[in-house]
Amino acid sequence: MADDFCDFTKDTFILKQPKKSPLLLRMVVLLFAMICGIYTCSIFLKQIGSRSSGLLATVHVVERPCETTNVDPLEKPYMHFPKPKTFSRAECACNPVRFFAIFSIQRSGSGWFETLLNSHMNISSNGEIFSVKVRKSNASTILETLDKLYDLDFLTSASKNECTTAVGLKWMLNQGLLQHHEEIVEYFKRRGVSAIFLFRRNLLRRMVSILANSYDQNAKLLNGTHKSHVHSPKEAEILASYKPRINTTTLIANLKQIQGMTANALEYFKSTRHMILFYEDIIKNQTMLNDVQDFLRVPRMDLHSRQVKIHKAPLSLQVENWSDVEKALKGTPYESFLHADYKI
Ligand SMILES: *[C@@H]1O[C@H](CO)[C@@H](O)[C@H](O)[C@H]1NC(C)=O
Ligand SMILES: *[C@@H]1O[C@H](CO)[C@@H](O)[C@H](O)[C@H]1NC(C)=O
Ligand SMILES: *[C@@H]1O[C@H](CO)[C@@H](O)[C@H](O)[C@H]1NC(C)=O
Ligand SMILES: *[C@@H]1O[C@H](CO)[C@@H](O)[C@H](O)[C@H]1NC(C)=O
Ligand SMILES: *[C@@H]1O[C@H](CO)[C@@H](O)[C@H](O)[C@H]1NC(C)=O
Ligand SMILES: CC(=O)N[C@H]1CO[C@H](CO)[C@@H](O)[C@@H]1O
Repeated sequence: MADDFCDFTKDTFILKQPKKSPLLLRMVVLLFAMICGIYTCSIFLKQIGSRSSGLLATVHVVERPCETTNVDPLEKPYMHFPKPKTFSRAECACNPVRFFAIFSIQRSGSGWFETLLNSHMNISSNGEIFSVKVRKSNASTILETLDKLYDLDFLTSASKNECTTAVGLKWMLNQGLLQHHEEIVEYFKRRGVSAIFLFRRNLLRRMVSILANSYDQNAKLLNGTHKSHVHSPKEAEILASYKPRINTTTLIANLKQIQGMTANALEYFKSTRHMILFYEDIIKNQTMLNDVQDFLRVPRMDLHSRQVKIHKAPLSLQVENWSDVEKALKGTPYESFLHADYKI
């Protein structure tokens, strides 16, 4: 259009030339030429402008909320598209991320369970981040730490890459979790965090593990180093050779206390999205790990851990004063712990 207009004025100019134009006419023509030039220029600049705003438009496409129109509405609260400050999610920016927390108590197999999860390329479980005192000092430090974790800005050795699609932590009930349960439940609902409860069915077995582990903290049976988890059958055998003596005076109160803690946790968090697992069930049937992967909405993979189970023998052979323990539990609600054992 601009070119046509200019050609037209040029033509008029040429047509008029033979008439020996006076100075005024020359000035008018010059002015025309200038206006024409400026007009052409402005059109040119406008085109450049629209091209660069085209570039801006593509940047906007990336920052637009990711597509969730075909998603089950029930799923939406649990799908997140974090924008970490510390790195770019790049090509996976629109892969939804799930937030989770593994709730457990010490010596319940959660260390093993977490290594299994972390063997999945899309899962990042960041360990017991609330074992650090300052992070669990009050509800606000807890929620701040969770924000950082779920924004993918909490960097640990378990942090993965831009294609991590399930991010979480391992959280012991006594690490501020029960104490600040109201704020944490509210947070889980607000931010769409799912809980995975992992407990042991046989709390007597757990007690053996607790006592043996705390004994080893001083005894350091493995060539002078204390290990809570081992990677070879030989190391497992050495650690299992210690048979703890169970204090039968405090035994019942102890079991009751642990049961109370787990029951409270289940009650407090029952309104959040959650699943309940028992260590013994996974040991016996590892296809249950598929249920966990489905729960986290990650593609199913074979999960593996290098950890080797320490106490494999029947319970009666792993307790120094077994006959006392039998006597103490007979006729109590905990009697089943004596018998409901498993073989590896
Ligand atoms: C899982 O991770 C792989 C490798 O990083 C990636 O190609 C894939 O898209 C991720 N899967 C999901 C569901 O995001
Ligand atoms: C929470 O704890 C942190 C760190 O110990 C402290 O700085 C902060 O003042 C505490 N906040 C509240 C509300 O108590
Ligand atoms: C202890 O150390 C010795 C000598 O270095 C080594 O042969 C042995 O395998 C170690 N045992 C364990 C359980 O690590
Ligand atoms: C069992 O624990 C109680 C309370 O802590 C303690 O008084 C008692 O001495 C313990 N008994 C044994 C045999 O260690
Ligand atoms: C093992 O677990 C899977 C998944 O939870 C379940 O479908 C299956 O019935 C279980 N098998 C046995 C033998 O319990
Ligand atoms: C308190 C205590 O140690 N009681 C018994 C534990 O079990 C051994 C062997 O079964 C007994 O010798 C102890 O007296």
